[in-house]
Amino acid sequence: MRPVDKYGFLRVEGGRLVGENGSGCRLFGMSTHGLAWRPEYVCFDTFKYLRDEWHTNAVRLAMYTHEFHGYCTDGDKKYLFSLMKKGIDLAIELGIYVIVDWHVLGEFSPLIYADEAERFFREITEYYGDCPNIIYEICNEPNGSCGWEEIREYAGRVIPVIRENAPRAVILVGTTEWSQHCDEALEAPLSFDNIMYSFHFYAATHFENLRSRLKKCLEAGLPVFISECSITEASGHGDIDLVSAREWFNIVDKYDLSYMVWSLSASRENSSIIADGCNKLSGWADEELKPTGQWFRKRFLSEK
Ligand code: IDC
Repeated sequence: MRPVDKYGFLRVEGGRLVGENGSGCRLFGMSTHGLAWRPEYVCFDTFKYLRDEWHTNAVRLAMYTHEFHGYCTDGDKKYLFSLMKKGIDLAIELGIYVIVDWHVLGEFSPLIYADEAERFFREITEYYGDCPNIIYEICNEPNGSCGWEEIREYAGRVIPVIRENAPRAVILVGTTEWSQHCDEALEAPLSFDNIMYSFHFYAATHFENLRSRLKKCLEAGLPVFISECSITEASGHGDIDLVSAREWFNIVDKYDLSYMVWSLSASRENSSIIADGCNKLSGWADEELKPTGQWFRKRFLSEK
């Protein structure tokens, strides 16, 4: 059965993501690299392959707001918006979940482009408001001097805009320091229903102190969604750390967390899952995958 046929409209209940009938639902799959950087993977064959051969049930579409022809800087808005729509339409056609990721990064604070964010989410929800496939991620990784109060202010502006047309949609909210401070959300949660807080990890950079921070929040019942992770360093480069990866995924398993993997691309970066120079958009043989790709492929196939 296709994932969306199985789980229907998702919601957050008792700190967990559940399907329409109340049973637990765990999403996992690949995140695109920035849509402007790697548009070729927004493609029917790729998404279908990831669903059928890697058994993933979700895809994340990363719309960079600032860097590299960002949506709010020098990007071609019309083109980028149409790429996002294409990705969503493919997900709908294939019956998988799709995370619409407003990829805040280089601008540090989501407030910088909050007006654009409101316009973007209004427009997307005008098209897809009643669609069960979509999860909205309103700020990838606030960082730098951006504090939780700024994120709260931003969420207070953008979430009501999304809810106008998509009242049932689950919404993910990033936290400070590259979405590593879910503890601040635990101390001062947002007052909206049906939201989860994003937490990101890169196993070769993040270790026990971050794991215990996350565990503390999960034990306290905070709804957390791993909307980005890898087993490399946070720079996207570096060797993979399998020992730390195992520790991280023990937590993912113990608490039944959803997780999305960075990134669906071929480049010299080790976090790219496809070997540099491989142009195939699906059907990758093991040697056409980077060690990260091989590891996550195995991991996806071991999911129940
Ligand atoms: C990286 C890309 C890299 C790009 C850079 C732009 O892999 O090609 O040049 O962004 O700043 C994140 C971010 C994600 C990063 C990724 C790896 O969400 O955008 O991608 N990362 O550095 N958080 C932690 C790691």
